[in-house]
Amino acid sequence: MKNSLFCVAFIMSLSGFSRTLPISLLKENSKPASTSDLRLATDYLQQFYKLEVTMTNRTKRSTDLLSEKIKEMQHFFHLNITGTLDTETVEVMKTPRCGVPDVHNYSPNGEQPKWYKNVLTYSISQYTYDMPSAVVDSVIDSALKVWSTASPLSFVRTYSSNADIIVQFASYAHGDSFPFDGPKGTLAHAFGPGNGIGGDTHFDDDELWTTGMEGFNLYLVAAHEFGHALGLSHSRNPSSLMYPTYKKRNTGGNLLSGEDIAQIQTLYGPRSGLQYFYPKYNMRRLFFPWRLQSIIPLNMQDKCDLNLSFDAVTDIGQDILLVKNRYLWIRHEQGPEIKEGRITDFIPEINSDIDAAYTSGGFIYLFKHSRYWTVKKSHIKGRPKSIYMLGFPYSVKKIDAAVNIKSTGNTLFFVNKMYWSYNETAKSMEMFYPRYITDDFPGINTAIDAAFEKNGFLYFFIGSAVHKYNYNIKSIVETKNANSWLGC
Ligand SMILES: *[C@@H]1O[C@H](CO)[C@@H](O)[C@H](O)[C@H]1NC(C)=O
Ligand SMILES: *[C@@H]1O[C@H](CO)[C@@H](O)[C@H](O)[C@H]1NC(C)=O
Ligand SMILES: *[C@@H]1O[C@H](CO)[C@@H](O)[C@H](O)[C@H]1NC(C)=O
Ligand SMILES: *[C@@H]1O[C@H](CO)[C@@H](O)[C@H](O)[C@H]1NC(C)=O
Ligand SMILES: [Ca+2]
Ligand SMILES: [Zn+2]
Ligand SMILES: [Zn+2]
Repeated sequence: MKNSLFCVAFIMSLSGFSRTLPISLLKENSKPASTSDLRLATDYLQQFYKLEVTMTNRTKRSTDLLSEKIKEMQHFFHLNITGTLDTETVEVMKTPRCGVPDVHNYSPNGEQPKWYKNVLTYSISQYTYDMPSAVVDSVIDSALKVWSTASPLSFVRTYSSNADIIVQFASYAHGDSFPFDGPKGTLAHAFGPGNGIGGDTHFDDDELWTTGMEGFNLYLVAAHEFGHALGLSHSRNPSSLMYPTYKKRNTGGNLLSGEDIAQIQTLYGPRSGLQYFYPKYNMRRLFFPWRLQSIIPLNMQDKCDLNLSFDAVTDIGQDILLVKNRYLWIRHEQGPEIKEGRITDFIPEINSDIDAAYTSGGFIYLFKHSRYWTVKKSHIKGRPKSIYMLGFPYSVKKIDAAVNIKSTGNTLFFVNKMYWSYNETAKSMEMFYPRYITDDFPGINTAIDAAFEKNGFLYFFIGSAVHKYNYNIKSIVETKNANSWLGC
């Protein structure tokens, strides 16, 4: 739902308040509530409990309304329900907090707003001077990870003004009709899922933002706000991240309560397995440093960029490995889970991009210029070898793509408009090669970027497209965006 931060923003005149105090708002000890407490309470209840009274009209009805709203707020915070501005109530009202109301904003169709995709983009449009921007980047990333570890959601940074979640630090009025209020009071707010401003998350730059215990801890506040950006509302449980007031707490452990997890999973379902964790290829050791420090993978790509092309793709058993520059993704046959990271995080010895890849006999072969590596269980076997040992002429300087055909056991190597066929058993190039790609694969008329085989079909990646090829009928049977293999 769009603009779901607040439903009401009534502007009220409070000028008449000091003269006649409504009897029901006296404190329990009969001292009248001070003018400043009343003003605080009225502001607070308007902002967070949808109080809608006109104060030019000090009727019994309007004071009853105010008292009802005080009770509602006291109920939310597990206070004694007195309907008066007692000390505990005023204390809670003075506590710095999130700017999103505590009462639900139901959408017109009664549905809780959510994102209808699992990969969300975010950008940081305006920084604070309280900390270096690299620190803000890292804190924001970590705060989003709080939610991606508990849900199938993942977050990709972009520098685009079209990001789903735009993060901004701002003071007072900042263009969304919910101005901030200077130091303390409201710390931040976020808009629920939706187009435009939906998902956007704003921090009051009149607060002191820190990574420690002084001022306000940006990680804690951001993690809370991102909960709203994903569609969660406030919790009455003080141990939940979605509790509305700010509490200093340890940032080392898991921030989410069981209730927070249940809330996010109600909207998006559970997370299947662990991201960045790939035991099947013996990558556990390599992944622990990552998971412990929760460091963002460097050079992370926007995998849903429509123009994304791949350098190399290969099938590994039921999984598919896709490579672009120094970055790779591993897509599982079952489930939506996709692992990703720098190549070197999976295979430490490889610190470059690669041209082509194929899998045969339990080994993955990765090609870079005129050399190739043999990889088993995320480790290089031996030294890189020369492609000329495979039988290529010296005129070939690099391989565009490679794919092992399971039915014959032969591996096809694509180089510009030609391709070779290599007999893995005989360990030699077949005779009568190279041949023109287009002669044997009609419909494929240009050089290709990457190829793999799955379920008897060949998949040719050319630029941002992938062609599904049936080589029995020698024809393209389907064309999609290359990154459709990444769930985009
Ligand atoms: C006071 O408010 C009531 C409704 O809440 C309205 O009917 C009445 O006209 C108002 N009186 C004045 C003097 O504004
Ligand atoms: C609620 O009222 C009881 C009895 O008056 C008092 O002891 C207690 O401190 C109050 N609690 C809160 C949270 O106001
Ligand atoms: C894709 O590439 C084309 C041409 O290179 C460019 O005009 C377009 O803006 C790109 N689109 C995206 C989403 O990057
Ligand atoms: C590969 O070479 C082996 C041994 O020379 C031969 O038996 C086999 O038929 C060849 N495979 C293909 C697909 O030609
Ligand atoms: Ca503030
Ligand atoms: Zn909040
Ligand atoms: Zn705002």
